Amino acid sequence: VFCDAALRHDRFPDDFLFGTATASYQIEGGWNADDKGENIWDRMTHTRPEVIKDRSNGDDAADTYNNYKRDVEMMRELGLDAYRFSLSWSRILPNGLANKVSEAGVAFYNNYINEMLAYNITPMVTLYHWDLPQKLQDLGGFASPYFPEWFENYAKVVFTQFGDRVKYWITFNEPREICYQGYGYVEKAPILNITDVGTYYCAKNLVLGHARAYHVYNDLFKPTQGGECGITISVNWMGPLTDSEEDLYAAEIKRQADWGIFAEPIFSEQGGFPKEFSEIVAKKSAEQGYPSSRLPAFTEEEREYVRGASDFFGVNHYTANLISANEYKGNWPVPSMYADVDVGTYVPPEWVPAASSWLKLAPNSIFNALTHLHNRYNGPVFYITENGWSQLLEEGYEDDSRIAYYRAALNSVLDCLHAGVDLRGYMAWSLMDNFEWMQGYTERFGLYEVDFTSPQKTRTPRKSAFVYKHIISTRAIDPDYEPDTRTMWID
Ligand code: PNW
Repeated sequence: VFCDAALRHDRFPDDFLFGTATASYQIEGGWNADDKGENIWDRMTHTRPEVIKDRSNGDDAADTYNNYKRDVEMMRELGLDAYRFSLSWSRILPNGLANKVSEAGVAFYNNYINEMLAYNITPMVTLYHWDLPQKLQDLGGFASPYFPEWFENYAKVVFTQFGDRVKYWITFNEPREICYQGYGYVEKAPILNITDVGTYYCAKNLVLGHARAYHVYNDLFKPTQGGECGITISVNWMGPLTDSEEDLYAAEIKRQADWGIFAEPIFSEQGGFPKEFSEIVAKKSAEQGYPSSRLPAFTEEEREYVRGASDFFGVNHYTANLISANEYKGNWPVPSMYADVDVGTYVPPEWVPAASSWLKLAPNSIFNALTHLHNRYNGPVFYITENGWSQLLEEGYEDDSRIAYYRAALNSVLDCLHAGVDLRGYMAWSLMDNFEWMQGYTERFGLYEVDFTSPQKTRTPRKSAFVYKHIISTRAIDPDYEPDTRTMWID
């Protein structure tokens, strides 16, 4: 009687939060509207347009600044429970510092939030999704020892303005991308390319900044506002290529570097940076003539302050890599984080590719990543805060490969729930096409297509939007569901 199918958790719980995600610079436009200050993406795209694949920028993007009601209408069309978006620091604090709060900036976010709440859509708000005020960058940005203080002061303003209505807070989106891609390399603003210490100085200050915002929320706001505050880390599954001891160890070191330097200080029992990786960097730093490890340690006091400082673990998950001790090694600059890691990365040719070079459909990767984190960090509360698939614009509305990806991903989510992982929500990336960073508008992640050439930035649902809507309303995945895509209706 109790066959596997009956035991299987084949429906999503009623209180599971289904949503979509976006980020301020990628959708808002209005780059200099009212008194908004300049941020590092404004500066980089205006002064170095050649670093963006199609020489585009987020000056107008999807113009959510003027189209926010249409965005919320789309959320209603999809039947979303929740919507994750980010705040532009320099729109709220034009000066970066907290001496002056922009009335226009606050009014815009109030309107956006209130419009969601009017339709019972739960806002999940990221404080920082990569658009640092340029002035703070000029002062050193995340490498400055003042960074945690700047971030705490910004967080206080945000909690004060919006915390009566927002109950889910995410401090940072994807520390690895901020620190490695922005400070240690040239894949995100401010493209510092300081390969030896950029990533690591940024990492320590980012983690301390997160903890300061968390403690401020916990001490001063949570008692009356009653929400939760966490962080979102990108966790793609990094498994061993073979079962050899060398590959198992290589995969462990890769995980410690890619997300462990952010997750371990916050979520592990003992706190601090991951042990083996810290030892590797310390040893290499000494050999390379640095007076101390390029990865700065936490003081005992800092370690205690950071340990446990999160109400949930937000995971952005897209794909997987297989890790090898001896093969498929890249040509990394020395010294750099990936030269410190010194392992090889392999992607099986049979994994179906998306439009983004790094993105493949990797089987069971959500299950592998989340069960690993669940075991390593003693079963924290999880939200998947991003997961999605890119196509080229030419691929049009019949986005069957995106539908296949979402169905596979959500089956993997069901496997997590069945295995006892405390996973409470899933945000698809993205509600609509947007400015895909260095790829400009050439890679499209939207459930809705955006016509960036039209004055209204017209949004039109792709087939995947209908499928996602059906999954949300039925709380189940029907592999045979074929939507009627002639009209999108609001129930
Ligand atoms: C995310 N990876 O970044 C970002 O949070 C979004 O802003 C972005 O538009 C989206 O994914 C799509 O790229 C990622 O290494 C960074 O697999 C790195 C990875 C994945 C996503």
